[in-house]
Amino acid sequence: MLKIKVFGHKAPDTDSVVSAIAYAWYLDEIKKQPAMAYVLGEINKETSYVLDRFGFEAPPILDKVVAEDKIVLVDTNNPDELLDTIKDAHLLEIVDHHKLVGGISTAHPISITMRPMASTASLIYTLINPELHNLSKEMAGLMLSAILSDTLEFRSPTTTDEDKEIAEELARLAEVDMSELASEMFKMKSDISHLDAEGLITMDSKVFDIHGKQIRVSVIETTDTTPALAMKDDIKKGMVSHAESNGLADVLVFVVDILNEEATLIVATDEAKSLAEKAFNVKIENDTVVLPGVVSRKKQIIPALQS
Ligand SMILES: [Mn+2]
Repeated sequence: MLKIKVFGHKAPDTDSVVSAIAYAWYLDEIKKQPAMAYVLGEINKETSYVLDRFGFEAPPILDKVVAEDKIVLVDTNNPDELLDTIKDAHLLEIVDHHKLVGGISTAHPISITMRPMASTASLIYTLINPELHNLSKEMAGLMLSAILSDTLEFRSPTTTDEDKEIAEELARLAEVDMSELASEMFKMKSDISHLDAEGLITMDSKVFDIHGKQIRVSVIETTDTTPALAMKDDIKKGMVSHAESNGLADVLVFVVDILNEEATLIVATDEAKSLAEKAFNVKIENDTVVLPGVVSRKKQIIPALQS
């Protein structure tokens, strides 16, 4: 029997990978519906670290789906963040915490669970009902990692009281010190020494429709902005060439300082500059501007750019 394929968005982050693993486990072990987790691209250093720490294998990379495939989407409902062949497959379910973007249609009724929580892992926790299902220490640790990653250890304004309560419960089950885990994760996330400008631009990145233009909005979350900002000139060149070769109107890069809770925006074109000046109500002298308090693409950056 063909297993259900569970996966999240392209440029997978910790929440999308962990959510695929956790939900595939739930379908497979608890609901007795054979399922397996996949990813749509290389996993990042933070995600490798938490998989390793809690004893999980990286899910295999999926590069296409076919008509026979039964699929479940986690941590996205956006066809632009999925495979081109996605409409060919038999979609069973969506579990997500992003805004509803539309564009996916199905031939059959499907289950959709979407809530404004800070991570898909938090939402999956509420669906799994862990009291009944004896979540393993390892799975609890993994799911906790996803919440810490998406909330930047509760600094992001997306964080709800429920996310915090769930994280505390998972930390108890996993017997893990949350702040120790978060600081190890952020250390891994902040290591960009293996990445060139294109790697930095696409590491944590999504394309949005902003006033009718397709614009890539990239974030580099770090506890030390120095290495990324030292590469600013290379990054700017990379932003222009990435936009050109991918048919995009522009690329914006936000270097997010997790600990000081601010973002440094890098702009490479006059259009990006005037878009950002209006969106954030700032004057950009040269090619960067510091935006105090800005850490969340979902809740702060995109709404400002689209307003
Ligand atoms: Mn997420």
